[in-house]
Amino acid sequence: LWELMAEYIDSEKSTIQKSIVAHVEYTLARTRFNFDKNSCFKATALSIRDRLIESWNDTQQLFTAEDKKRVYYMSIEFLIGRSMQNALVNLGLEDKYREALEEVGYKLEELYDEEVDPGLGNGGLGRLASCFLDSLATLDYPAWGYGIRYDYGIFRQMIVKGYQVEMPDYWLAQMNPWEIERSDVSYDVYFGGRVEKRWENGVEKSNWIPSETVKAVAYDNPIPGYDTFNTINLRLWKSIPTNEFDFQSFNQGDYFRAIETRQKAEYITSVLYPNDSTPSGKELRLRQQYFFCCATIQDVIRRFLKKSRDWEEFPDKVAIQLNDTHPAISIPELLRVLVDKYGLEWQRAWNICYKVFSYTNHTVMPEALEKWSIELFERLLPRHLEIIYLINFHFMNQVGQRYANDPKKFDIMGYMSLIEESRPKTVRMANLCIVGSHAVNGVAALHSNLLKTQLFARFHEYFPNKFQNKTNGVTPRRWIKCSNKPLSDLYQKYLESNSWLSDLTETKSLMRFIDNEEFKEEFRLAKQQNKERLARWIEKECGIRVPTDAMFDIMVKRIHEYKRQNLFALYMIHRYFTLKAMSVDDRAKQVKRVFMVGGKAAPGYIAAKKIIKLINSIGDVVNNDPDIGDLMKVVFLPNYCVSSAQIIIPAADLTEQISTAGTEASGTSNMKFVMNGAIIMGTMDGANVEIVEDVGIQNSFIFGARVHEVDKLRQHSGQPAGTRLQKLFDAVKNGTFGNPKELSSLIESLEHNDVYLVKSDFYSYIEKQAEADATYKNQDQWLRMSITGALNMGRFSSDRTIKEYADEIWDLESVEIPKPS
Ligand code: 26W
Repeated sequence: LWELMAEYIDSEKSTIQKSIVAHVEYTLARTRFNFDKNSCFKATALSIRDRLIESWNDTQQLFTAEDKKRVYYMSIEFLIGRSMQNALVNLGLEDKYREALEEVGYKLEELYDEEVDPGLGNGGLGRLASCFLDSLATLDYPAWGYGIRYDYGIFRQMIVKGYQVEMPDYWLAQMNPWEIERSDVSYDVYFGGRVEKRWENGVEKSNWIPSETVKAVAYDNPIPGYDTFNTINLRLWKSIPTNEFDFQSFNQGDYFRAIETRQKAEYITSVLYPNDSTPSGKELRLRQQYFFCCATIQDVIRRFLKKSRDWEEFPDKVAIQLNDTHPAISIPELLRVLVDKYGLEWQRAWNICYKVFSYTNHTVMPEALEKWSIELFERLLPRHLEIIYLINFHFMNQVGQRYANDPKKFDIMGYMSLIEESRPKTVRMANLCIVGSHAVNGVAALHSNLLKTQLFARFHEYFPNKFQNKTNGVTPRRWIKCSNKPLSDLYQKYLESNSWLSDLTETKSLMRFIDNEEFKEEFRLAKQQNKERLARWIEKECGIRVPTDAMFDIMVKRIHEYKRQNLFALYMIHRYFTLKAMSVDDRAKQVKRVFMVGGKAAPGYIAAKKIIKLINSIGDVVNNDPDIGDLMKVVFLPNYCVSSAQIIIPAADLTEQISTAGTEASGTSNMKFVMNGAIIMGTMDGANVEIVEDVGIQNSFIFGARVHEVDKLRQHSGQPAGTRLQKLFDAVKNGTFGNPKELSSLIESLEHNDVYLVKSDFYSYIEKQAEADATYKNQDQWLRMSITGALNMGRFSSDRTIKEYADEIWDLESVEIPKPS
């Protein structure tokens, strides 16, 4: 049997090699004389893609044959990250490819580093969409992702003299070996113009006569599931000019105008907006949104109509999930197509429509809620504005009836209206989503409750059954298996299988080893290896040497005042001053710490950029102070992205999850960190609440105001800082860390209007930090807390989240390609 097996593996190995060599020769047109690492990466990627295409085709054929309901996950962002390792892990081929490549003279791990990291998203929302696709494929759900193929992803962040500098991310400069261009799958998308009315059998009919056309071309990205043959599709749209439209201008000799129109068309999908949580309000952004909604709805309808049928069946075959309000125009777009193109009567179209859509909210920050000015809407999408008015007309009638006898009737209507009577008048996209969907969900229990009781309270009163919770999750394939080999090997060894990757709750059974010294030592060693890998990365990227016997205390996420990187920075200053004030003997007894912060600031977000500068300035002082040496280091990790996250997260001892209670909808890095053995230093916010439920509050460091206390505390946001904190404020204001001219405004805003309660949470924060030090000194206790956390994270696999969406929102059944027996 062994011989047979060996022969089989070997044949598999030579098949891999043959396919790589064929791609080198015929696809890349290279020979062994110019076969370098990058061409080896490309050829390897293409050979993997061949396999993906096979299973992708089989999957799509099966979905079509079975004709079960499909879910379409619409998201303006997908933070895919690198694909090679993920594909190999999911196909179960990582070891075979490693062996095959070794003989060709390349190390697989080095090839991984050749891949660009497609950053087609800003942060949590985009990465969540990608984790969801991984789980949808793994659980064999008939699902599609739809989004935009931006030419430029999220900017590359450079740190120059402590400041963030944004560089363009033209990720397509090299060929993208994963995507499949579908020039045959394209749709026209229209903008502008006017609406014509006519009467037909006593019914008013509308016809949109647009003034601009662009084409949407499909680019397909295969998404393989883990331990299944199913491979689903992420379809990203690129905009290109149409030929017919400017034919006229060409004919009239207006050559330059014609070219200009064409460039304008290409412009739509050229760049991802780097704003996280504040709407840009720009025309191009609305164009992007409509562009991808319009193409997607056409694609979905075409697939539905392949089998001729009744429109009433549409909601039995199609579920569309709106990832935040960015794809909200899909709602009036579907209505427009049903009514104007297919001639359905309004009420009939409406009944179909709201059953199809469901909406996920990702933030309670009021300034993040999208609103589009009526003026812009009318200019770009005149027919859609009419439809929104019509939805609102019917809805306001119902609300008016329901509250007919309520003295606050008009207030309530004003609050629930899809139109805000402000200057300028706007369309409220969240209200459109709530009214046009059959389900609305938040992304963690606390957040979903806030939606019901605060942000959307009136809607919850009106539609009590619409509101749900779907606590976020992350995929253990990328976030444990791909990013933490030592821990994965440990799980494989003690669980004697890899089935924990399909059911993360299985790791809990390893709690039986919590007193087993060998197991604990191996777990500790795994963490140590990850810390050393990160230290090497930091030395290479930042030129700073960090001690790996120190506690690694890490905060990586978008820079935002509500997330409170400033609170973390103040703690660093506090710790530095405390160390400075100590005798040499006392210093020697302190826990060593390396503080690390990573994350991008939106280019226009001045306060966030100042926080980056402050942290770098603290680093300049602390890292060069001979009194401090290895006792404390402060490192800003540049260009935080999915691929660096995979190195950073597994190395953390402590993870900072310190947003003001009630501000972070869920957080997902908190899950990744704890799965990888970091302990939470955090507030009772977002999914922290549920993580602490499962891993135990005694295994976390929880501090700060609880959500029910926040409103009251905010009323005293001008209160004095207290002596110890004031000293830190003064240090920044007098220039101990960086130029006070630029940085003191950060402090002044905390002194006068401390919206995010930095002052009132500061003292309980430093107390918890002291507790973390004390615990760290007891390495056995720390290790137990870390292990207990990692083993109890089963609930936070995105597989659990997706099953809940499928059962409770989409009413979706899986469709699995049978495995060969
Ligand atoms: C229109 C501007 C804009 C852009 C992005 C507004 C809002 C957003 C998102 C809502 C920002 C975002 O990424 N939210 C994050 O979503 C994650 C996934 O659910 C959560 O874990 C984070 O807590 C939430 O901040």
